[in-house]
Amino acid sequence: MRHFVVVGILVVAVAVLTYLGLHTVGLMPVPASAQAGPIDWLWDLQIKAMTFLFALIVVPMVYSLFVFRRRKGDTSDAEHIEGNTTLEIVWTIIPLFMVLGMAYIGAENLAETRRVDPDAMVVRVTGYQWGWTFDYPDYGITSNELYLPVNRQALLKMESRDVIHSFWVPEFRVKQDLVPGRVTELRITPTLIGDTYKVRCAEICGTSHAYMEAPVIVVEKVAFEAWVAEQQALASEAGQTPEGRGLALVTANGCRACHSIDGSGGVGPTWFQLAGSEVPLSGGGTVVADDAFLKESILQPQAKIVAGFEAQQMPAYNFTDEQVADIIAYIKTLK
Ligand code: HEC
Ligand SMILES: [Cu+2]
Repeated sequence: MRHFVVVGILVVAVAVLTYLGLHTVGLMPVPASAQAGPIDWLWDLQIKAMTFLFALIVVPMVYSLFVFRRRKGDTSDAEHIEGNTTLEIVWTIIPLFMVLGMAYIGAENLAETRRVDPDAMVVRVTGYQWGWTFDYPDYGITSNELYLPVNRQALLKMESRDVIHSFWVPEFRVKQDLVPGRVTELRITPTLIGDTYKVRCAEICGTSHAYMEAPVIVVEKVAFEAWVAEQQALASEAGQTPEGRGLALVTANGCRACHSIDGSGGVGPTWFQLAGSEVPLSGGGTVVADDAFLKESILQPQAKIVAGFEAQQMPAYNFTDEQVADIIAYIKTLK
């Protein structure tokens, strides 16, 4: 009996200490969405269950190792035990109901994270190797940053242009795959204003998978409306000039995921001061980045490979001559 009391106290103590230890590590980033509530609650419940089970198994084991170890000179055999039917039944029934209970709680929780708000704002998300584009059909704008007003549910309708990707903002907790040929949905209600969040792809999708990120910015309703108005003004202005239309094409096709416009590095060469410059080619020699070379680089990227970028494959694009001319006009403004 004394052993049971000591082990019982030790189990509780180890469980509580393990739980507190895990708690202070801070395994989760800040919760920033309404959907994070039920998920963090469930996470906490599971951590509690896990620390208790951990203590329940490890404490009696270690305790027995020390307290019931063989004494010096003791050569007798241990007591022979045939089995215990009552114990077998008990330790089948109890875990069975625990697992069923967990399944029920999990289903309730999943339903909670998918609760529909009829007022939700639709954002069309396109994922591709290796970037993200966000379309706002209600406002007629396209962006490479996910702007969201705080405390309003966003219904993300997601499509992939190539392989399977997965939309994941750790602070929002929920995660959903993008599957080619299908539209998948995810509902997010941001609750915390901030501009340090990032969408990241959570499904390995090729060489530059690790760079498949896009900024997520959660703002006050007024600031969101100002951003929309600004984007709409830019878009309508842009439609008038070739470089404006080129920028829109670049945004819609996610070129900036691989090409910087300020001289910084990336998966592909920077576009800063590219037009008219001398480009070193893989295998020796150079070429002047005139209109013909830029056009070829966009339509048949593998025709001439820029030195140092042999390992990276740029996808081929199917643009009309006017579209290519618009993109080149945009690239020429980057000097
Ligand atoms: C997945 C990454 C990726 C994407 C997306 C991408 N590119 Fe590229 N791009 C590259 C790489 C890598 C190179 C260098 C290798 C080569 O020449 O094919 C390159 C080269 C180029 C070049 C020649 C650059 C130079 O310095 O000579 C141009 C022009 C270009 N890309 C335009 C575009 C346009 C326009 C888009 C969007 C419609 C785009 N790229 C999308 C990766 C990408
Ligand atoms: Cu991906």
